[in-house]
Amino acid sequence: MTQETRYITTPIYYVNDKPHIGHVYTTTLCDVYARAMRNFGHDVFFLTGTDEHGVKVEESAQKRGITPQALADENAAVFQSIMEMFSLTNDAFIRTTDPKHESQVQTLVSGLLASGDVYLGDFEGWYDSGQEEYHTENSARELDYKSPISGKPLVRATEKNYYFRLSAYQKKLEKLFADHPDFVRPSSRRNEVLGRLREGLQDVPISRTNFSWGIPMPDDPEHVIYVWIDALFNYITALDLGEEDKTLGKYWPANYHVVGKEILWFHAVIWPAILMALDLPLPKCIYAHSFWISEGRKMSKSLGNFIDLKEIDKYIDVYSMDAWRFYLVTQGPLGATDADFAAAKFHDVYNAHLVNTVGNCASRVTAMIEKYFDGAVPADNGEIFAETDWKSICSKAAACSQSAMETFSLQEAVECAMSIVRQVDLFINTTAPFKLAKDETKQEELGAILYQCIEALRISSILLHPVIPVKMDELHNALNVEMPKQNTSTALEWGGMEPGTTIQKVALFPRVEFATSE
Ligand code: ME8
Repeated sequence: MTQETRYITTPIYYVNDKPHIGHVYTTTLCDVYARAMRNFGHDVFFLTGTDEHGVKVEESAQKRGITPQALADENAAVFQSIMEMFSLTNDAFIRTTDPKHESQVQTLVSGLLASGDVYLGDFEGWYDSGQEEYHTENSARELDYKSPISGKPLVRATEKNYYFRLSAYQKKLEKLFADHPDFVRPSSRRNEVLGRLREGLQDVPISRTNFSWGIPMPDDPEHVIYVWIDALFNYITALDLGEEDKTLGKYWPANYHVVGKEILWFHAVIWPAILMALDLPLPKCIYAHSFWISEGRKMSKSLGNFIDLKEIDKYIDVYSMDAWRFYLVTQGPLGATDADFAAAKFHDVYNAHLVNTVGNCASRVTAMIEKYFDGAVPADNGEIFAETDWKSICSKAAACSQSAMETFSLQEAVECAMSIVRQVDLFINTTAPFKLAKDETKQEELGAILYQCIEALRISSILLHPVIPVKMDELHNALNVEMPKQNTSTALEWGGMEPGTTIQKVALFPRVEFATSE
């Protein structure tokens, strides 16, 4: 059987800002999916990177008296370092100043010029200089002629530009949305895009002449390719689709382009139209999550309340990396509403789910096996007077977790795995092994109970591994089992824990003092 591929991407991040919780969040979501897909035996390509051209980078570099390339190198290195810092398992890191990316963008744009999808024309519109984005009359009016991001007035601008013939793709895009209701998720975001699409599409300028830090238009170096077009191409240049050798092309089309809600239009409308023009298959889903806010307030430069790497470090120091990942994935703005990052909530979630559920269950089960069976996993041959069909509970939870991962319903995937842990706890309370331990005639029953517990715990730990990999590795060490390297399906079957295996007691998530951001 040929192995299925999975391709997932984050947006590529601007190098004129420092990384913060938002960047870490999107990349962590993709990481969880990538890890889970690898576990399920798929051939995965997980891409992230940096967006390095454009007037903002040029200006920031000027202010610091360095070249735009030096600024890009410096900040790309910071973004690259977060991959290791947060145990993120990206397969590649693309930079739009990579010569390989630049030359492919030129090849791809030449193709669009040749097909007539890109042409030279006059442009008049409302320009948001901060965002480097043009608005039509309609959308500018709706925005009250102000930038939706900076609040600064939009300016009327005219210039000779290369255009992409977006208007020619109106019908095809409408058909795409009608035929593939899951093309944009969540559905509320899809409705927003559809609403705007129905207003009608106009051609979009894809070149600029007011700055030089970018990829020159093929055969017309006065024009620089608009940073957004340059950036969108990263998803295919990273796979060498603009090169002769297209070995990595096997990963295209992407299963998920995961983005924040503010950049959905580019991904859900402009990008598919460009791909249609290039005759390339379309991504399967654009997943647009909402935003983190901080302690009830929007994060902004003026408030200075960005949860930056320094702030994140404090949480990792006190609670652990896995606790950070768990909070982001389970409490984050994956759906249609923004999520509040609050220190008190972080603490409560840590206690409720990690200390009192995963940690407590693992330490109870391992401690009892150590105490009553000298640390050797007992055999599963006693009769238990409790109606719990563990084999079916675990296989259902594994199937649920797996299909939720496939559909990028990450919170549901975690919940399915956690449900096993919760049932183990309940099972311990109803069967009361600590009482049976006092009766020598009940040794076999006691052993059987603890076998069910440790086996169910082992299965849940494989499902939780993509979210809390460090702690689950620690648990696997203590249980003397290995995380399967490829394809977990056999490992997820009931009965994998060998009786007689020597295990050790574990304390995975210690209780900690409440950390405030002071
Ligand atoms: O837009 N909450 O780059 P960027 C959650 N270079 N996620 C957030 C967030 C928040 N408060 N703030 C940012 C760009 N993000 C372009 C993209 S792609 C071809 C080009 C995340 O550095 C979210 O994923 O501004 C958002 O889309 C991305 O960071 C924007 O990063």
